[in-house]
Amino acid sequence: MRMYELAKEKYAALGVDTEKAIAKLSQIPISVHCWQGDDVGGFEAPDAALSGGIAATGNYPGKAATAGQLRADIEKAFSFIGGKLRLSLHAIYAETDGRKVERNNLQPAHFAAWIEWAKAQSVALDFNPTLFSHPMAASGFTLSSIDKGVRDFWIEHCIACREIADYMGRTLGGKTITNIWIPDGFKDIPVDRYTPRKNLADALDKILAKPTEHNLDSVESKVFGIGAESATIGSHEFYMGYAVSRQVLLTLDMGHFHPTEAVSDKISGVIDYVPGILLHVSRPVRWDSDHVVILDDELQTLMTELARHDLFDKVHIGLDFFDASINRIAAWVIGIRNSQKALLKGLLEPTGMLASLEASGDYTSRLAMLEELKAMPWCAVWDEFCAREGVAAGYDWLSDVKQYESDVLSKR
Ligand code: RNT
Ligand code: ZN
Repeated sequence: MRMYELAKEKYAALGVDTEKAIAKLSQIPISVHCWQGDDVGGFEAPDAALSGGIAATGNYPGKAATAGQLRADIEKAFSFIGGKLRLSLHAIYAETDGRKVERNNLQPAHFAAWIEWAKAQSVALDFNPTLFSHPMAASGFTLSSIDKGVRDFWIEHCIACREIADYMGRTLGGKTITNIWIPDGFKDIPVDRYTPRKNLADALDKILAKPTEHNLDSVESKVFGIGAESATIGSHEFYMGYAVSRQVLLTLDMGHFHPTEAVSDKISGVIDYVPGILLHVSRPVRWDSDHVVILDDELQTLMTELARHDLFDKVHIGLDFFDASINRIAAWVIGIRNSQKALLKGLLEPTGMLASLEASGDYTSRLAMLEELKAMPWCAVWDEFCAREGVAAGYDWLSDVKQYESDVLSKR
């Protein structure tokens, strides 16, 4: 008998329908970040320096240097992935035909090729204003700056980005999420941490003043960044209050909290108070290092949490990691496939049974079952999902990526 049939029976004995899980998995969109492909460089200038307290370390050869190369690499990565994908762009990925266009003057036209590509790939787009890697962010402050000129420049940039996102959503059908993350913070202990936060709230209010139809706004907090160790203006408490009071989405990045805090625990705490959550699925190793997502306990707990309460309408899954030390296409494939594997495992959980053990106070059986479930044959269901989606089930994709590396990447 085929492995899948055996697995299906084993799960059915626990009341779990593997067919339903496979069908559901194929419908859950994952928003893949474009910036894994070029170490968050963008196309404003060749080899632009990354700033804002984030870092892509490594110098693996073959990174995308043009939008055409980046799109080809993304297509390659996507060819190994089943299910529904979106692509998340940053403003620095604008295509301006070699002309210098300031960030506050960006227009939908500068993303025309991306939109065209997205249409052809049946992929929806998400968007991010870029408030780093720019002379106007050199002070370490953007929307919260004491300098009104600096604030106004970034307010204009964010307004331009929202309009681009709205256009993307309108053109591609559905909604584009615009995620605002700023690097603002103090290296050393500040005297006044209140004024910058007031500035930030005021700037955000100006950015969000005009309603949009095809765009959803989200704000992303952080605990600290390199060079901003003493105070981060856009902290969790700040954005939590902001998102709840303004009814915008809250972005929860797995690398943006104290290492003993877990995003999986935060979702049920905030979900009823905001219109939605955007996840930045990442892997912090000792700090917000943005390592490639692996199938570890926290990823599993997070995805299982979404499945347990069927939160897929309100929780949007986005990825955020960038490793420059390995083949960048492989990095995408590993991270996306792991996210989907964790989702599938979550969807295969006999949650009702576990919840009734819990409700009856039988914590012994709850622990026993949770541990036994780890050895259930979910891999056979994963293979079946891949087969139905027409993508390689095992590690077969890797030789294809290696081939692409020698045919394409190594010639760049
Ligand atoms: C930075 C944030 C932010 C960025 C991307 C490039 O700490 O996580 O989301 O990683 O916008
Ligand atoms: Zn993030």
